[in-house]
Amino acid sequence: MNIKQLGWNETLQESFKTYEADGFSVGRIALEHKHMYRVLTTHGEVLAEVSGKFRFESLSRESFPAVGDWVVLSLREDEGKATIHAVLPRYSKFSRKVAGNVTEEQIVASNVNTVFLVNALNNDFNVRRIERYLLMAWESGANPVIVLTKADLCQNVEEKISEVETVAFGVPIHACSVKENTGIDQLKVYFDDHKTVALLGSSGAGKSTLTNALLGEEKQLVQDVRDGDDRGRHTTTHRELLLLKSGGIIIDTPGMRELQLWESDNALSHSFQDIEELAENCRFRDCSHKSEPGCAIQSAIALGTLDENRYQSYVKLQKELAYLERKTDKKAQIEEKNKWKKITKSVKRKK
Ligand SMILES: Nc1nc2c(ncn2[C@@H]2O[C@H](COP(=O)(O)OP(=O)(O)OP(=O)(O)O)[C@@H](O)[C@H]2O)c(=O)[nH]1
Ligand SMILES: [Mg+2]
Ligand SMILES: [Zn+2]
Repeated sequence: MNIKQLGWNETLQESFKTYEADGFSVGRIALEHKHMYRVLTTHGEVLAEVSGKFRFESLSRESFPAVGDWVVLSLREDEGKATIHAVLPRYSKFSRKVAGNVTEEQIVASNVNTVFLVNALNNDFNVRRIERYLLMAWESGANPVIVLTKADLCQNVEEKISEVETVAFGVPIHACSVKENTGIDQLKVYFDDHKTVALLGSSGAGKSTLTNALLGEEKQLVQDVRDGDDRGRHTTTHRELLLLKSGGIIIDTPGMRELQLWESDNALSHSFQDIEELAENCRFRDCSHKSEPGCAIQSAIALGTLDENRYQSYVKLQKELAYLERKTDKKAQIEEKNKWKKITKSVKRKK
């Protein structure tokens, strides 16, 4: 196996240089078990754990390896095991807020070139959801591509595509059906040159089915969606990085239960460019777009050039982000405190 086939590039080589000089190996995280990682190397697959030093120095979940990460290893080839000493800088990462009440970043996939935002063209089709996923994608550093699956179940594919276009400026949109084997080939270009593609979307959208179609084998388990609402059954439980025989890397992920945003102010204006531009035309600079005279947003809604629902989701997202920011600030303060506690402890220990 050639390292390029795992997605290696010059930037990574540059950051690995000093480690390499020290005799370390490098590998890419394919799967995360509890405190154990399956890592792909040019010598094959190994099971790895982070070193004690790494664990001690890692202050947040975000600094631990995630699927897609490149890690610095000391290999014990005969045992098929390795120890992880460092994570090479990520050139992209798709993260979300950890489900639940803790404000912590969870990396869904890293070092991804393109992210397929997978949505089914059945009763689960939801433009607002695509909007939210796009927002996360802009922030990730990976290029978003919208993949509309199950085209065979949809009578008006063109109509749906136009609907998606209204929320996805300049983002490629592809419709496909694994069942009828249509539209799959167009997706293969994104894997050219050993690029990494991550699949994201709600449960039942058909991510694993598409993964299998691209892999050319039934590697991932798939399950029927529920009758009625077409929601999935959370079949895939682990993020997993897999290699395509024809070259390229795919990361299949579990459908997200709770789609919460992670700081994305920039992404917000990128995704809602139309609204931000409109707002510049409001008569008052601090217009709240509620009942002020000369409000460009309200008049666009009245004219039907701006969809009321789209504006509402913009407002909702802004609130969510503001809330998250307040929570993160608090957490940052606590973390800073803990960091100093740890450092003083380790200084004491050395004495
Ligand atoms: N008709 C039709 N059904 C499809 C197509 N693609 C996937 N499905 C079906 O959709 C259901 C869910 O597919 P999965 O691939 O398991 O969905 P998933 O996105 O991986 O779901 P999670 O792992 O739960 O996140 C399965 O019954 C698939 O057979 C398609 O192109 N056409
Ligand atoms: Mg799946
Ligand atoms: Zn206004």
